[in-house]
Amino acid sequence: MSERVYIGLGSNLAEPRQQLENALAALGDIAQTHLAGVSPLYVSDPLGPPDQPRYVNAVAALDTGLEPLALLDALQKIELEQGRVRKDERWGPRTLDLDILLFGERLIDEPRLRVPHYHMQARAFVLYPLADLAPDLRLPDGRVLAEMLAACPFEGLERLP
Ligand code: A4P
Ligand code: MG
Repeated sequence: MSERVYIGLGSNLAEPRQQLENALAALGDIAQTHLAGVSPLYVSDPLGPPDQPRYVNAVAALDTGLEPLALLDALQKIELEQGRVRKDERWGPRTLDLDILLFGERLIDEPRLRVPHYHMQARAFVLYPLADLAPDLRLPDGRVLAEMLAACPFEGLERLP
C-alpha cells in the first residue's frame, strides 16, 4: 500500500536553491517512493537565531510504500550526503533539513519521529507551500489546513517565481 507523505525542505547555506533542487532529485530516487509534486520555492526569514541567512523552503509530496522510520532513514541519509552537520544550536543554519510533516493518516509519537510535525502550525514557510499542493487538506488529528493558514500570517515570506 502506498501512502501520501508531505516533506518540508529547508536550506540556508551553500546555495540553498541548488540544495533543494538536489534534494528533490534524491527524494525521487528513494526506494518504493514516487515524487508526486513540488510546491513553489519560498524565501523566508529565519526562525531561531536571527544572525543567520534567510532560508529557501518548499514542500514535496511523496507516495511511498516505506514505513515511516525507513523513510526517515532515507531522508537523513540525503541530509548527510548534502553536507549536513548536526550542531547543538537549536534552529541554527543548515545546508539541508528534511522534515516529515504528514504521513498518510498516521499519528506518530516515537522518540525518533513525531508526525504531524510538532511545530508546523506556527510556520508560514511550511503551511503556505503545503497549501499550494493540497489546499483542502485535513490533518489526521482533525485540524483543517485552511484554518491553520488563517491563523498564520504570510509574514517574512516571499514566493519565488
Ligand atoms: N524528528 C522527530 N520528528 C521528526 C519529523 N517529523 N521529521 C527527529 C523529521 N525528523 C523528526 O532533527 C532532530 C531529530 O528530530 C531527528 O533526528 C529526528 O529523529 P534534526 O534535523 O537533527 O534537528 P533540527 O532540524 O535542528 O531540529 P528541529 O527542532 O527539528 O528543527 P526544525 O524544526 O527542523 O527547524 N527558519 C526558516 N525560515 N526555515 C526553515 O526551514 N528550519 C529550522 C529547523 C529552523 N529555522 C528555520 C527553518
Ligand atoms: Mg529537522
